[in-house]
Amino acid sequence: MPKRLTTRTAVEKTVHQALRDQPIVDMHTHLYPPTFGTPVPNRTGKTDRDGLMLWGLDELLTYHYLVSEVYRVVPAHSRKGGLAYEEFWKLSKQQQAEHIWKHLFVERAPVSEACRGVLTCLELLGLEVGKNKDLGKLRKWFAQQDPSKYIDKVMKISNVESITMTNPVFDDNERERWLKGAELLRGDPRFKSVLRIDPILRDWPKAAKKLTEWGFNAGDGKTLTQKNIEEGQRFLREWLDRQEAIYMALSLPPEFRYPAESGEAADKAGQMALEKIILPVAAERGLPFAMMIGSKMRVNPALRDAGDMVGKSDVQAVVRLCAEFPKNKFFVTLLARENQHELCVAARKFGNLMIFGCWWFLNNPVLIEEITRMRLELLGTSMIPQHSDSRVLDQLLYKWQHSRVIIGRVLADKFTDIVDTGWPVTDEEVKQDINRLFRGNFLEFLAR
Ligand code: RAT
Ligand code: ZN
Repeated sequence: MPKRLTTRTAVEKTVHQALRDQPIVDMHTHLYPPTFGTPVPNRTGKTDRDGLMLWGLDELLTYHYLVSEVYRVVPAHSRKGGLAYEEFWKLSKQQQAEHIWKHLFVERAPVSEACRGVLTCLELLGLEVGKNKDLGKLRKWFAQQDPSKYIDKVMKISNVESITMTNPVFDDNERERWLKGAELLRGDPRFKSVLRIDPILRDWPKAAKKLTEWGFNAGDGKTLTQKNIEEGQRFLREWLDRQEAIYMALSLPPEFRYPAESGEAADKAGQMALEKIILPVAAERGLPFAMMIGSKMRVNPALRDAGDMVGKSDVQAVVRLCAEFPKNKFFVTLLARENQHELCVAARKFGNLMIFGCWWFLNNPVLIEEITRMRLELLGTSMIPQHSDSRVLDQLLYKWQHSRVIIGRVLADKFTDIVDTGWPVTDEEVKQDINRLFRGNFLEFLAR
């Protein structure tokens, strides 16, 4: 029998319980199953230097969010212990981790969100880091794990039911693995694939050259003939099949405009690739196209992945795409805080637009709270409040734990507000909406 909730305390209790019990479908991560190889020492003794499955202490500590933080406190050119970027990259993973541990965790309080995340992971794994800051001891614990069983353990503790990968087809390391053994790679039911195709829009001439090298006649990157279009479509279909991808995705710079404004031949050709290659294939397959807009790559190239920046994007480009391609479904997340309100309003106008996540530099408690509140107030529960973007398996633990607490707080407020008007709210309804937010909306949008 559904139970009617009449007080704030009853609402809070129900929301928190429902959030704890709710299995999560994580719609965007950079995680991989063990079949993609792991560079991390482990119980099975099998390591692969270029393996893609990242997990464990040293990977957690060398997460690119922490690399940029360590370079704030020990700048490259500082006379006191400064470490030139190239020197840092020459260190072993363990040495990099030690440098970060020393400066961000031992010599000062690890209060940033990315630092706190490491502590939450260790705590949820039952490793009492407060008692012993010795990395050696912790490393031993991780080295005893079997990667596949460790995935089960992390998924169980974080209550993640399904992990969505990001599978960049223009990354040679990953591409070769797919070509050698797609059957094996997509055989892990815990993971789903996503065909990631950034260069097609970020740099179509380069992408076209690659496609041509791989046997798809995509042309010279400046013009697109009917034959080039067909070949580009054939390329996408072949890779969607190989990966059994559940959607296609890319990230775009803040300067992305639709229609292209620059008049540059390459931008115009990129726009044609979007209109004539990507969107028709996505529509024909009923697959969403995910656009993550606002990342300016390598403003400090020496920092590598840690050197990317945020910039304000053009929400009207998203609006035009949703209007002009009503048969396409768009997942969209924007990196700039300043774009969030306009994006919510855009989502009110288009059923084919599903906004998702608090991406990258927005994945901080203060911004998750603000953005979730705004989304609930403008869109009700018809959105996807969060994805983890984990690059290291263990991060599922902290990213979801931290978000659950904040989203729970906001939901408790919103449900209490309607209870206060006298509107009947039951525990079943709360559970149903929480299921929508953490699982159902994503699956339903894929199936639509
Ligand atoms: O959040 C991140 O780790 C970024 O480096 C990016 O990978 C971003 O999430 C992306 O998918 O482009
Ligand atoms: Zn990502």
